[in-house]
Amino acid sequence: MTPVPPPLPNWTSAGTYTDIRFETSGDGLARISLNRPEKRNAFRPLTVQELCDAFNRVRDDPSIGVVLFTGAGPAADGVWSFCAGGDQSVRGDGGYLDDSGLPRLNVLDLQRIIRSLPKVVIALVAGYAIGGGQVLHLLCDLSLAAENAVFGQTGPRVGSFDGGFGAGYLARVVGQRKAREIWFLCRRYDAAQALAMGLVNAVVPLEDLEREGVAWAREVLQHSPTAIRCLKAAFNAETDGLAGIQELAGQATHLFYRTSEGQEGRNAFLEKRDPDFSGNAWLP
Ligand code: S0N
Repeated sequence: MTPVPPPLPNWTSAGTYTDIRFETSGDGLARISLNRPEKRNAFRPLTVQELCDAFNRVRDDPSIGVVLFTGAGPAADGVWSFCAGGDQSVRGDGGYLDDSGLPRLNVLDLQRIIRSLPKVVIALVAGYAIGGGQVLHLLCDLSLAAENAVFGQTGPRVGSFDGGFGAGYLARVVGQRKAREIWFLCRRYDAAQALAMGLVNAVVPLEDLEREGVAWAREVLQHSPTAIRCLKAAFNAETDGLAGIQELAGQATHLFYRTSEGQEGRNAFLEKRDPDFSGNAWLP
């Protein structure tokens, strides 16, 4: 007998935005969707500002453990996109222009927020993940691709490049040779090629993408939140230099705060006495 697939979440809107949708399931999941399908979900400064806000709200909500990050679609012409990168129509001479005309590259802020979010972010990629959109999917902890997914870089063709996570972390994920090929040749790669090079975790039929993402998310949610957040920080520490070590150390500090030893230091200060750590062994 074919197993009955688990029901999809009853998503509830968790905020009013212009360029994105932010929804929660009420049982541990959030879904953040780029919502400019007619622009292939390209991001302008406002889009990024809204994404940063939604991800920060996820950070501050202790009931949420996993975020599904995706692109709304399809567009009216039937084409799906995760994200086609920076909106070239608002690209001024010094950056992406916000409503007041200030040049910005605020997607770098978003990259760091996703990277250091102490929760699991799963990219659900249907259709195009191009340019800065490909980098956003790369920065998610896990990535599931629909069979129609298309990945690629265009920077050297459209006069830009992402020399941070977009180059260095890509090389960590797919290897130096493939990363150089992706950037230098600006080719497109289908879902099967992306899976073969380790760019995504799995490929599923388009109609199953959300259900699969929810299933993966629910598996994560069964596990220890502290173990997961420490592991994420540990993976980042291996690649992110002192900023990564700071994250991992921050997790250790959070755990230390919860010990009687950590609390004795605080209590002694507040009680204006010398701290007494004598009950704590110097363990091997
Ligand atoms: C995605 C593509 C391949 C889809 O092709 P298709 O299906 O033929 O659709 P189109 O007719 O081309 O597009 C439909 C409508 O959507 C608009 N549109 C699509 N992409 C963009 C975009 N990126 N910006 C603005 N508009 C976009 C089209 O214009 C069209 O609208 P209408 O009908 O009104 O004309 C194809 O669309 C494509 O190749 N898109 C461009 C992909 C691209 O080059 N993206 C930019 C790459 N660069 C970045 O993302 C850099 C940003 C960045 O993250 C960054 C980060 C760190 C450091 C530096 C940077 C940096 O700036 O480089």
